[in-house]
Amino acid sequence: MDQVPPSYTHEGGAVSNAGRGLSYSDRRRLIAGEFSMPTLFERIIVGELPAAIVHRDERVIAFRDIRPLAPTHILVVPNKPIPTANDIGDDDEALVGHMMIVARDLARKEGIAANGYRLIINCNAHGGQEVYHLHLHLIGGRPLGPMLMRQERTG
Ligand code: DGP
Repeated sequence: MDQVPPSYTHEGGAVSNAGRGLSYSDRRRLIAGEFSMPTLFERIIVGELPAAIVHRDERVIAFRDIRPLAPTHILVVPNKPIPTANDIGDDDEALVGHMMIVARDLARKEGIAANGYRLIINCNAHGGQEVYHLHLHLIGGRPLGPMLMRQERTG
């Protein structure tokens, strides 16, 4: 079987179609998580992919979400590729705190601090995580409604 379906791996970040151009054995290794492809966000960090960057320092980058859910929708991303919230280490405490500080300052700059906004980190499948490189969503500029839509209980 030489077909590698588009997929997302925990280890490798978003690897949709990322196996293209790799040898058969390297694609098997990619799927097995033996080595990882750079995530989309790593490629933005190194300047390989374009993004509307609104902040950058030695620890984080922040850029506008490509599919904004509100007038302000910014992603605050550590330069260090931590895949998910589960992978935050004890020694990342200052880094994660810095992500919050950057989000706070960006909210002020965007003029949404007084009315309010939402900060979200999605984790893994149930959290709806799409890109496996830790990121903090800063969303605001309109009333955002309840945090989660209530659903009918199905069981
Ligand atoms: P999450 O579901 O928490 O993993 O959110 C990932 C977000 O990343 C989603 O809102 C869309 C955004 N996104 C995906 N690909 C790109 C990209 O190439 N550029 C930018 N700026 N945002 C992206």
